[in-house]
Amino acid sequence: MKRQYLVPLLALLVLVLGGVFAAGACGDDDGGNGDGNGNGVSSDLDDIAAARGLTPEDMKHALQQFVPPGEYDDYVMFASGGHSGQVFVIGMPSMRILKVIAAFTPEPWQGYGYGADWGDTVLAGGNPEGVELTWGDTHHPALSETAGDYDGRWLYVNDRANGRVAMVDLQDMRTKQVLAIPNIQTSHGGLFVTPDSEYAMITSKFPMPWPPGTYAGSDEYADVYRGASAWLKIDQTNGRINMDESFQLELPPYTQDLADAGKLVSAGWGFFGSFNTELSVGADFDEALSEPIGDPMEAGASRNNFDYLHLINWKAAEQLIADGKYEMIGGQRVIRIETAVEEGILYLIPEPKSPHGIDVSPTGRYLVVSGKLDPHVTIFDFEKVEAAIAAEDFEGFDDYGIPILNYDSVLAAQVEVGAGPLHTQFDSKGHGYTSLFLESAVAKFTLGDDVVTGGEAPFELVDKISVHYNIGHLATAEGDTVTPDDNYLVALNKWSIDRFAPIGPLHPQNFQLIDLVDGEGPMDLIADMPIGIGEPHYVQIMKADKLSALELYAAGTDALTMDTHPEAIDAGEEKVERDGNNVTVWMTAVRSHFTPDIVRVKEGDNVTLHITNIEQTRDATHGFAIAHYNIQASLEPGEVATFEFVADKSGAYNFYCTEFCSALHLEMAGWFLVEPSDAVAALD
Ligand code: K7E
Ligand code: CUA
Repeated sequence: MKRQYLVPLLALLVLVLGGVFAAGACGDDDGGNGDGNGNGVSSDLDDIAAARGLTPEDMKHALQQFVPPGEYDDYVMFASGGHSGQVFVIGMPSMRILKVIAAFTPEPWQGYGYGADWGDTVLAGGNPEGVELTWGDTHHPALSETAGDYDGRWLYVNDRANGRVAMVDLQDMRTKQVLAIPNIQTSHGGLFVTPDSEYAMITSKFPMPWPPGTYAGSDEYADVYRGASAWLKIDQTNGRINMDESFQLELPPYTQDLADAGKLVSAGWGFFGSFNTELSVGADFDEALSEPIGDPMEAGASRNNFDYLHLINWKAAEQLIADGKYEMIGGQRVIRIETAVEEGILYLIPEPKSPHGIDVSPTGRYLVVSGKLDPHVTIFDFEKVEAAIAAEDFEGFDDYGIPILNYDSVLAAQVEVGAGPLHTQFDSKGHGYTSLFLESAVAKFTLGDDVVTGGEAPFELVDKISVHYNIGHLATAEGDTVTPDDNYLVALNKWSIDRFAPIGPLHPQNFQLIDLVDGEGPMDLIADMPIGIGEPHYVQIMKADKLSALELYAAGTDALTMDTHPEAIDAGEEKVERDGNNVTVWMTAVRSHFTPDIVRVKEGDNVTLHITNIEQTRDATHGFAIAHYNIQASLEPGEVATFEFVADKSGAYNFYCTEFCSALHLEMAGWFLVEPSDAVAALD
């Protein structure tokens, strides 16, 4: 039976591979059958399939994912790295990892956080006063956009564990800014970027006592704890966040959750969900009885049938800031709840039941929310939202005075999709795709008939596919833009249970690549990709040709500013200067030596090393490490790095190049000689 399916498929493979052979890609074929005889290839493939026990389906999927050696992927995926604190760059459809971008956590391969000025400076920017943070929990990467389309310039990502944001320059895929955002202790909602990259927005996750820096017990939760929505102004010249031009909105002490930006018809608005409108703080523990008193957090926070979707008119908020209608809190301009209500820029919509995701459709009209404990996606119509706001069609006000739009007036539809819906993505044909955590599946449904193509009925479940297992987010290619693609979807599964060889109790997370068949066919699962380096939450997937990454740095570049480093030198300009116990060395690195090879200092000296990699050849990276000094840099071609440290350990320390750069790479080394201070004294 199998054979019958295999034959036409093999004919197809022969055609495909025949084309490759004809193009001369197989000049050195030594397989014994590459003699231009199509039948030879066919029987080869047949044999391979039989020997490996592959079905025709397997072979089709392998071909769909295959990117030949030396060829590039059509897409690049930027995945948050969860509690690794980093961002992963992955080619799609091959699902090959191209880079881990160091963001919140020191990373030695990139020399990030091991003494070189770029990484140390960036990481230090993310330390709240008096705290040194050495990890983060990245959740939601957001690519910069122009007119609602990814533009390949910058990437932003939030730190769930702390109220922090990292900004990555996609020219060199290095983090250029980490910022601790005042008034936000933990962050979740967002990060999103507005359609023309005016702002990156994050909201707090759990509220904190206001004013920031004060203490309040849980009995004061409702009165004193507050959340914040931070609108971080993006400098259009270099992607940096400018805190002086940023602003915030005060929020009630709900637990604000996922967020998305309005676009096209809803441009100028931002949306984020919430849970725990019950204001549960969890169960206290009775120390005498050794038992908890009251509901644990998850029960207390799940009593209400509805929580609130928050709607913020950020365009109007900008104007309020310009008009001075703010207070300075934690060094930020903050619009208080009262002002936001008075000025009509903050509204709520009831959303069922323990909500998580909010996702805005490509036209900006449909706001899709999912309650983890409700089997539906609930779809609001932004046109109805606008009408309800204009008509003051409110079903009431929350305890903080915020108007609640009439649920029935703004509802477009509910679609029953299955158990545990979390997040939704879209294609260009009027479909939404929702992850079902409890059901381990992806559900596909139709939006309104203004966007549905192909004669399907609006607001109906049309397809479902199982994934393995417990999917969190999902992403379609170009999925958060105004023009998503219809070819691929990636399921970001939390569990992988039995999918991979056993490697101990900690299993990898699992990405699964799904073919959307132009948004028309039944979804088809193509490939698994274990992620054994952290737990991704969300990804964005961009067409690879939108990247315009540098091939190398211009000679003498400071990777932080992308300008000429003030201490850049050319070959022949190396020097050492001494001033009391300050020693400054200007050093060059080139295949296969550092100049100078020997650096002599005295114990206790303040040492400054400026190292210029004078290479102008692609990929000619040198590393620089000193034994026992915890120093490691990645000096990429053209780059200059500065180290400042105290030579506090006497001895003869080897330094060496950590990148295998040339045949004499192992010889690319030298000595950092730190004369003991007693020897210094004896000499004096
Ligand atoms: Cu659903 Cu942080 Cu976006 Cu994880 S969050 S899944
Ligand atoms: Cu330079 Cu190895």
